[in-house]
Amino acid sequence: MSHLANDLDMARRWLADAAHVAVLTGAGVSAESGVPTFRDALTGLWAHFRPEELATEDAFRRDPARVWDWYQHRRRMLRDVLPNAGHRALAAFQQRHPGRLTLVTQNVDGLHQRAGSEGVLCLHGDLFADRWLDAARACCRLDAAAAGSPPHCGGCGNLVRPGVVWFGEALPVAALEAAERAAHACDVMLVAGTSGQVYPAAGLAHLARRAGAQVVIVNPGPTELDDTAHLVLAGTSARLLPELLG
Ligand code: BV8
Repeated sequence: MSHLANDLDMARRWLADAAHVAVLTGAGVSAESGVPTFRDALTGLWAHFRPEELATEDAFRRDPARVWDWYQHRRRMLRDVLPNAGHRALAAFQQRHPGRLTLVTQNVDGLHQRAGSEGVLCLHGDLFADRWLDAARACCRLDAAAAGSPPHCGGCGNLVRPGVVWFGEALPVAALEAAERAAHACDVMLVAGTSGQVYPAAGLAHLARRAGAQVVIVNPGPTELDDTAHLVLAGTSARLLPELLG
């Protein structure tokens, strides 16, 4: 039996015995749906930027059109993709075992929700949710924003921005606190498709390990969290998540 098969068996047993499972996902779980990972999303006009350079309020204020167009480009890419077997395995496990799995994601693509997952804790917001850059005034109505890149308030010029969490911005408090509770309480934390470079999201794996959980990584490549894991399963999420959770 191969090393991976042995480890898969072990992880399956841990998951079967776990009263509570927490799952942390990143861009890699959407890769097999045709969504470029965060670092790979920098193609074409944006190829020579580091994500941290585009996904910040400063970058948006410096050049709203460039940053807005990058988000429009990512929204367009997402229109023709579907959740993959990895997304579906997580949703199916939640349906079969209500209340046993808490799904925490760094992804803003909505594919977990489209696969049928409920109560997804979205740490970094939603790519399709618009909001105002500055505090809204009486004249600011999203449904009546003046067209443009980005759209803006015809009354005061306030800019529309994507409802994602940019670098340097706080995460949604309720989602982060619920994710920390889940990491603290879980028997197994599954970390799938993330490089583990972005905080505080990556910190959830450390928190789970410190709280006594088994930490299992699913990723075809090395990650910053490999040392925190009890098991590193080298493979893709669309292949391994159904095998682990099926
Ligand atoms: C904050 C939304 C403070 C926007 C995103 C501690 C230490 C060091 C730095 C920090 C720290 N604490 C805070 C920081 C700063 C910063 C940070 O972490 N910087 C990093 C880069 C060093 N964090 C922040 O700024 C956070 N905010 O700290 O605020 C604060 C507090 C109070 C009040 C005010 C302020 C905010 C971070 C959130 C930023 N927003 N996204 C958008 O989408 O445009 S982050 C974004 O990048 C994603 O959401 C995701 O989180 C991250 C990308 O990482 P991954 O998802 O892992 O993707 P990546 O491409 O890196 O890797 C893909 C992986 O998949 C690879 O491992 C690959 O091998 C694997 N893979 C590929 N194919 C497959 C696969 N896996 C499985 N199957 C496959 N088929």
